[in-house]
Amino acid sequence: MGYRVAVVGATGNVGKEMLNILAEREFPVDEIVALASRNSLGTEVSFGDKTLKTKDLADFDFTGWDIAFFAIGSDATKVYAPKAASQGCVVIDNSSLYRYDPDVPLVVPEVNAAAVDGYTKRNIIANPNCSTAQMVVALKPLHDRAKIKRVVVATYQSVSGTGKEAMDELWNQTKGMFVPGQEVAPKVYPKQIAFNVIPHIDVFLDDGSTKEEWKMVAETKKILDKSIKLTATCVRVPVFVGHSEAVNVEFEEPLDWQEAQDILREAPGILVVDKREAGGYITPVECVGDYATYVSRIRQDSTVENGISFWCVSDNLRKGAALNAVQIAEVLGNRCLKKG
Ligand code: 2RA
Repeated sequence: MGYRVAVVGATGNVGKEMLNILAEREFPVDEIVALASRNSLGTEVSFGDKTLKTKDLADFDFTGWDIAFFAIGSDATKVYAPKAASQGCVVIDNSSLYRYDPDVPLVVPEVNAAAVDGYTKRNIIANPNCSTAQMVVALKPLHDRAKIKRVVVATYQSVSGTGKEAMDELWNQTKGMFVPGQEVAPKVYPKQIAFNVIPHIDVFLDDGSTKEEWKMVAETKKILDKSIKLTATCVRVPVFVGHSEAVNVEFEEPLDWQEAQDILREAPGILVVDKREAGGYITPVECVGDYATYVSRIRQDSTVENGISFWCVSDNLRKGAALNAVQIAEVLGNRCLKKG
């Protein structure tokens, strides 16, 4: 016996990946519905070897449905997630709307799976931001061993994190650079993204940081440990899929880079690719379509007492969004919503 599952925002980058991953991982589904806004009504999406026609989210009654994966913007989530939750369906939400709500668990299963139990307060579980998810998977086993004091992270985030229009902008701008008269002006991004990098993701805050950077701080504290100090610089790069991060960590206890490497090799969700030679590390194009968070370039940082630096890369549409959401549903199924 399986679940009745809804995927909300099924025509977007993340919604499509949710359907792919539910099928790939053989999530126990009895019935599945793909929901979208009225504009996308009737659009066909794949679920394994089946094709689903999207239905209208606005009219949908979630009564009797077990789990709804939400992959739509915060404004629409604000309307439909509480509706689904009040109709008895557990919402796993990929927007940032509920992430910082103390009554909503924010979960990365490799880090804080047990927090899922707290879903009962609002019938909602939040999925973290892509850049946080992959980083905390790598930080958790190191934190357990040597207690993290401070993290300095710089991200290199792909355009799929912004959405389909941004992927088109990168593609068209890149082609346009080579054809006189067909140059494509920036529209989705404030500056040219082709052959460039943009140190700005999400809105600016009063202290000069961006909301994306703030999210990494607030979410790491909520998921992993509120005592961790973290500073981030989030950068958009001309890569279609796969977020990369250069992470520097200062620990309370001494930690040798070889031990850090061994710990990460054993850790759930991590694959270490770390040969100290040309090509002995991972790059984003190699992680597309994978589940793992890859870690490379693990080395001592001798400028602080107990410092380690590393490079980590993951498919932002998967571990950074859809995969993590499906893993949350798996934990929910095992711990709370048992079927059969
Ligand atoms: C990005 N944080 O890459 C986003 C996606 N969740 O912009």
